[in-house]
Amino acid sequence: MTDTRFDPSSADGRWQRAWDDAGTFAADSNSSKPKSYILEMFPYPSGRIHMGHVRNYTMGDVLARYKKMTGHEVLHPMGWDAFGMPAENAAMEKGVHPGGWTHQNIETMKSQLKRLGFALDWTREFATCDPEYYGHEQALFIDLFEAGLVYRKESEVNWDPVDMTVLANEQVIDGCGWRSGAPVEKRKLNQWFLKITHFAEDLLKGLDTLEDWPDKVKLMQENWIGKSQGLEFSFQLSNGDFLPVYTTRPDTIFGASFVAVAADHSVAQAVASGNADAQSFIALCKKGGTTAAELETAEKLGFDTGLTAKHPFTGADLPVYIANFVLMDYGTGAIMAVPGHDQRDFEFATKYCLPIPRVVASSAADAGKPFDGEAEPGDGVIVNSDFLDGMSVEDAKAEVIRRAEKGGWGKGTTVWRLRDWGASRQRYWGTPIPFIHCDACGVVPVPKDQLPVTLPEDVDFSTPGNPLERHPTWKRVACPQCGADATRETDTLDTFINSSWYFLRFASQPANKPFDAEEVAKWLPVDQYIGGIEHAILHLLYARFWTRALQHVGKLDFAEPFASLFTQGMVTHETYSRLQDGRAVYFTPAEVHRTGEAATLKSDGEPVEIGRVIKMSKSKKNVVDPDNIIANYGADSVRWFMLSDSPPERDLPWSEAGIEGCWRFVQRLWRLFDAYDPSATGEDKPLARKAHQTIVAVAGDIEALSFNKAVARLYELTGAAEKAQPSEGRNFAINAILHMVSPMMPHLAEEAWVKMGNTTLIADAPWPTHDPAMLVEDEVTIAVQHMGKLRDTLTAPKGASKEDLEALALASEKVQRSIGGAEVRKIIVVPDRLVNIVT
Ligand code: ANZ
Ligand code: ZN
Repeated sequence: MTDTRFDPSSADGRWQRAWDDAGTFAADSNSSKPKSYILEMFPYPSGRIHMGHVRNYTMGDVLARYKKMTGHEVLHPMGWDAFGMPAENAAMEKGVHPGGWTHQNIETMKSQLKRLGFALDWTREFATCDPEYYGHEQALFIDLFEAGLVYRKESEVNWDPVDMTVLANEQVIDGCGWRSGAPVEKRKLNQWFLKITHFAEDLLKGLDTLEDWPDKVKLMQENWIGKSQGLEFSFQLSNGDFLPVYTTRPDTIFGASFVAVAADHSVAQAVASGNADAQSFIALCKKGGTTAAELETAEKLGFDTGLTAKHPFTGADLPVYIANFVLMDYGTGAIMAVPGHDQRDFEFATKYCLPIPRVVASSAADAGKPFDGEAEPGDGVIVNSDFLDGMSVEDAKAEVIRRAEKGGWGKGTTVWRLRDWGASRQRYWGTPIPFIHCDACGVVPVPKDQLPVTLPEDVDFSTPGNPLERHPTWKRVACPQCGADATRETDTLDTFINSSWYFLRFASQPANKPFDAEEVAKWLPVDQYIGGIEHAILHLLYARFWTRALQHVGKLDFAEPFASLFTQGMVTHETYSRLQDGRAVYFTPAEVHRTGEAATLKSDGEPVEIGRVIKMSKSKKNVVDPDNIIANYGADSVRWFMLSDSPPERDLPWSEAGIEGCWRFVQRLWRLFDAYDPSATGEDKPLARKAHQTIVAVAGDIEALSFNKAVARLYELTGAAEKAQPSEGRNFAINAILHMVSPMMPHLAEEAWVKMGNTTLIADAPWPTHDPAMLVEDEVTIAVQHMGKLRDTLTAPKGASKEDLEALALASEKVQRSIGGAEVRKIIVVPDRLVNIVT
């Protein structure tokens, strides 16, 4: 009697326990096998896993299991990026402790991940909020401080008035806090900085070595680092002062029609003292956003200072403005404005009726051509520019730099967009910065034998701001150097630091130090890193920086942590909504009944509007809970769905029909495996051949992370095996399918494997071997010609003799009709390809 159904509700848990008990996925650093480190970006324990996690971890899992099957010692760890604001917000909203909230979430999410049967080495699990982990992080931070890569600086920061914290520039989106959405203000504070700019050139050059990174990610990093080469030179102002400006287009210097300074610039400040209008203009500028992107789109505003600047070549007096689109912390905070060839300057000049000269044109004949409503920033030939006329942009740049340097009024320079990393956060739920402030000794690192500096448990979240600052005793300590009363630093570290080295700690976890360099070197760099494109810049750049910083202090001897990077697409779903009181109210797919073109709400049967297919998100409620799907269909169907249909870098639209299709396929496979008949005889060479070919092709697909292609091939081979009669060839195909689907549907595979009489785990089995001879087709198509004209095509055994092919060709009815009784004078044979009969 055979089971005709695979029952995941009983099988899934059983196999998950079997792998756990056997320690199947524990990584052995001392193994002599080639090592493979497969890593997916570790999750933030927000509460529950979502489909994006499922997709990300399924991809990594298939690769990890495949690597194990192909003889690698695999490290595939999991942990928790556990510090951060949501825990603190939960503490404020719900009155729970951030630690308790976080650990509760970890427990929930871990059990969800377990239910998906991921091949993870749970023995290496940690959360970044574990004192052990952040204590080691504090030690590393002190190392970097001692090497001069960490420093303190009074600086203007983005202040989020709702979350009461400083935000990194990257956390300011359209002038508002990334979490609170409140308009960001400016404040001056003493902050901790990491000297990422020290590695700017190296971080840029390193991108060239990352062959297995997506080009788009490398380009985003390149733009973020933002190396630009140009000229810094000074204008002499009408008040006798010198004003240094920075330009990347010295070739356009004859097109400068005004000069502009940032609102914070000393020239602006000087003008403002005693000028109320200037003061209020500066105040207005400070209200606006500060990112380059915002300034690009904001309305250009200016204030005429009444000063003029002398053009270094023409001697013309150019008006000097305070302008809202000039950034204080880029270049020199002042510019020569060339409205003809810079869009921001163009908008400004248009608004304030300033001249817009053309100094670059597509040809010399176009020197007088008017502008078509916008600046022309592109390439061309220099015009209306005295000694530069007729030169290319590149030559003119070099010529102006040469003259400026020779005349001593300017010099060629490199400017970076990258800023040092402001790492201080005025929050509780983060790594305490391990320093002590002493009136006599200054800023003193906590001695390493006193680490970790742990967070106090008894904290009060009833008032906004930093609970560490308000804690009655925590910050009061003796100075480690002189013993006098001193104060602990109450800032904590940006959580991006937690995720900048966790991949090292996964590889090596000694108790007495952050990691062991030798053990790390056995695994790192990570062979395959997989995560979302949203981390293309910050996380990946910070991790690359942190690795270099550790190399710099002699703790590591490599610079790039991730050899190969893959960014997966999102899981998407259509939205369901109704307009209520002029506002869209959303419903989850579970609340909706979907038929044909329409959708109704289950609760009242009334229609809801079907919206676009977009990324699953809580705010639009277009989410499908992995738990429900696992409960209904089992882990393998969900895993299979995540791999099917869409290429992994593209978005994957979730569909009920899709998951049902996967469920049906799981059952088809179950029946096919059940049909395995060890007593069957006979070859079925075509099916066997197809199986051999599929083994090779699917291996290639998985190596290339083209999971959808592997899935398509497995569907095809399964279809062929289902149609075939029992035979040895079919048995080979069934066995090959079982092994090939095992990384994707591990529970089904284990269950079928024991049912076939095996006592081992298929998770430990090797990838099926193929016979190279079987990859080659053994029949060929022969073209038969009469007098050079194609008359027939025939199949013949590969390598058939000349005589056999002649006979075969002459036996063709079509050929005989063509010859029509004429005398055959000659037969030309090209083996395996062609026979030409000459009459
Ligand atoms: C004259 C000019 C002519 C410029 C032209 C551009 C085009 P990137 O390439 O992004 O580095 N700039 C310099 N300092 C600035 C500041 N503090 N705030 C705002 N803008 C500033 O940008 C460099 C260009 O941005 C510089 O070259 C300068 O404008 C402007 F056809 O100078 B340019
Ligand atoms: Zn002291």
